[in-house]
Amino acid sequence: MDLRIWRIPFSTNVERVALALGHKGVAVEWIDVDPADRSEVERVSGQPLVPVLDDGGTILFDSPVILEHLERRFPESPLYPLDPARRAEARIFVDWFNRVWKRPPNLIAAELEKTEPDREKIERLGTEMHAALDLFEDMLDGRHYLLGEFGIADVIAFPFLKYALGVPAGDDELFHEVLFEHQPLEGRPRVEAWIERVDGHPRS
Ligand SMILES: N[C@@H](CCC(=O)N[C@@H](CS)C(=O)NCC(=O)O)C(=O)O
Repeated sequence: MDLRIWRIPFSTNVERVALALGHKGVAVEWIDVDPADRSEVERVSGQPLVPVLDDGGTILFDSPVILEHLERRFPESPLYPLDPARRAEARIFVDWFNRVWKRPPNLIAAELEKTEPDREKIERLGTEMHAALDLFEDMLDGRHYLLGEFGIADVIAFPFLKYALGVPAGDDELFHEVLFEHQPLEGRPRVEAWIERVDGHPRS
């Protein structure tokens, strides 16, 4: 096996891949890079963001792309449903999470970087995050994982939703503070239990 992945500490998108590989029982060589120096990541992949996967010379970046590749490469212990209709639903969830759910927290973080943040805008975006958290609460009604069995939806969402429980010592990423501030767990016991449950899953 010749798998290498470049990573930085506290990376949500890296944790997605670590959870996927842990589920499949696949070992990987992790290469730690200094978050302030992306020269090696850029040299290898032509762009600065992690995770970057080197699978025997095939270089891939962007966590959803890496996850689809790993699913094809290691089909045992699948993360995507085998049934085509349910697999399509899972892909729609992944796309919604990355393109729709992520927007409000990203916009809040961008607003907070400004000298005079627009508090009303932040409030409005925060309300959207609360509404999304209610959707997750409903998705977990009568089941232990977002789409029933542990799979791609949990791997995609957990590294972001887990910040509802708190930001670990040493993690000073503004985006993660936003995820903590705007995802209150009061009245959302199923999401809280799900975070604990997924946190118990192995990472490679
Ligand atoms: N769409 C990419 C996003 C990757 C990404 O934003 N990576 C973050 C870590 S979670 C990063 O490298 N950030 C460094 C920076 O923005 O300088 C993915 O899903 O992998």
